[in-house]
Amino acid sequence: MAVRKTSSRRAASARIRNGTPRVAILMGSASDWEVMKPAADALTELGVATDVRVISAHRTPARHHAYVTAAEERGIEVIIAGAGAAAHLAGVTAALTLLPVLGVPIDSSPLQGLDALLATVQMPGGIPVGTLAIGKSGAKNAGLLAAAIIARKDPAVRAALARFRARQTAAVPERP
Ligand code: RP5
Repeated sequence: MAVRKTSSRRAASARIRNGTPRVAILMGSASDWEVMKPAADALTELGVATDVRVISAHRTPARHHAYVTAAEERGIEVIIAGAGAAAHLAGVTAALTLLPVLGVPIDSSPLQGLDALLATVQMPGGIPVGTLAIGKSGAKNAGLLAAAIIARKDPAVRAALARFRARQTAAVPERP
């Protein structure tokens, strides 16, 4: 609990530093935060403010509907949705908005995320969800992909993304 309070305080100060939230990071349960945090960290590092929310399509359907239908008007440009088990959060979110929706399958169930992967990726044609890998890598890449979408029209974010890639490349040793 103390850990969660500290990281939400950190998220709040990152929000103030980076301005109005442009990427919403939704998760079906507070228990998903540890997996989804790399998405928020990646965006914060690139100077993109996030709005992190616990919103479940089945446990808090009214909260979900209200948030997603108002998101674009509030300045959100991309929505990342992470959920485990029968993970319909990203699909239902995509059905309610024209914003791009990136789905992160979370490995929180006895099937270790395979259920969430199939539920998130197997959208019938018509309502797309860009699905990332299961777990923390998927969350990190969802943050980076959201930044790349924003970077198409924002030179500062594009430059931050290019610097991130260069640092990442420079950190790879030539020999083990
Ligand atoms: C899903 O059920 C959530 O996204 C989470 O991954 C999983 C378990 O949730 P809790 O029972 O821990 O709240 O809806």
